[in-house]
Amino acid sequence: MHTERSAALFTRAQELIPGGVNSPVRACRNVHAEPLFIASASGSHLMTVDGEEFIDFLGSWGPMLVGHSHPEVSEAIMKASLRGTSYGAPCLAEVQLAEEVCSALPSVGMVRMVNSGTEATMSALRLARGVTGRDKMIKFIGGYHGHGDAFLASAGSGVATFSIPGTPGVPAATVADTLLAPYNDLEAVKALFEANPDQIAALFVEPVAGNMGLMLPEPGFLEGLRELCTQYGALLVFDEVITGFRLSYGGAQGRYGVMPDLTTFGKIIGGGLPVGAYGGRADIMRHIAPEGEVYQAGTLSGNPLAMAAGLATLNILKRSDYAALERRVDDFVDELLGILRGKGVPVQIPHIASLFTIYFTDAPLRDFASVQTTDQVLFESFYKQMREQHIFMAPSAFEANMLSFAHRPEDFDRALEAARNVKF
Ligand code: KE4
Repeated sequence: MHTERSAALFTRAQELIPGGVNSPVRACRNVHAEPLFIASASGSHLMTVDGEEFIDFLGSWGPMLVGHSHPEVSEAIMKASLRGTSYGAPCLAEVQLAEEVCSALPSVGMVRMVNSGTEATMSALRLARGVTGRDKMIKFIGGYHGHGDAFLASAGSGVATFSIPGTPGVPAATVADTLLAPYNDLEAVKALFEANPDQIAALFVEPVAGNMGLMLPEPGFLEGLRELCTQYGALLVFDEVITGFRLSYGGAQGRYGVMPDLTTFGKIIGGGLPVGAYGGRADIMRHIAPEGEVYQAGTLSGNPLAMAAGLATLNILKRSDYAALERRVDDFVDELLGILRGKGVPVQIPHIASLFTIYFTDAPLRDFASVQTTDQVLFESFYKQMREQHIFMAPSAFEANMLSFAHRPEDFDRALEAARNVKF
């Protein structure tokens, strides 16, 4: 495999861009590899700058559910670009995408567009705090909601649920109001509510977690969160940046039938262009400026090209067969599991819809602590051998692989053949 041009570009990039990348996980440091520079992408395939073609099992970390360079999406962007790229004033496409999001998710009565998932969650937290007059927030250990300061909290030492900054640059005071609980642990959440009466503005949860690796909610977990938030007067916020329009056209909430007060979106609703959004009950959303007093703004929010890409993507998804894609992925994962177990390694592959993560462990998987038991040496070896065979997977044991409607049976067959060749 040729990687000379990638390597040269990476050397150049590292002189100009921290780590040579514009987002850390792309640097492939978790697997001690160098990133591949992509020249183009189409359908389920990527082409590197060295002319090497890969089957894409990452889908740009989520946006590309309809596949790369979908003709309807490309045409929509091109046409929009001929009408200008940004107006700084409202346009039709913003209304159309808002209508589409609100009609797809019954819990969303109003929605505000922003430019990333991070902006969406930051804004939703400010809104929840503004509406409730409370400062504290609950999130789950291993949950990722973008890089907003309040969310970059790590568990304090011992069993204490106080938070410490997860990164330099975040003041301790900023995360003092961030409370942490293990995923799937309703008792821990209840204890936080009991210990902080009338102080918790919101609980943020990835209804299916994708950032500790894929982690499914145990039966009753989401329903329990709904009840606790209602009981204690906190807003339930579903972070559906990954799951929105992926788990079903109605997102995770549509699949599990649990209605949050607020939902955050990203990735798919921009069709690959920078879009995030937050929405929910109209009585809550009306507190956002200029209608209400909670400030939030953005020069490129509702950008006409991004709206066009998002609209085209959702129009494709509306007519797509989610059940058929899920069956294909289920069959693929079942066969992959058999292949890897046949090599005598401990392995589990939780999966749902078009998402899956490969964990090299036999430990019961239910939270961030349990995924830490995955054997990272095995993962790195697997990742590198699959990449050598042109299968482009998530470069971390704690991320999810994300498939698309563009994946063909031959893509799955090639990936299975590559897995058969893997040697541990
Ligand atoms: P962005 O700011 O990256 O658009 O969205 C932040 C975000 C919020 N909520 C959830 C559930 C997310 O998964 C994300 C971003 N996901 C990561 C992948 N684990 C994006 C990849 C990256 O950081 O480069």
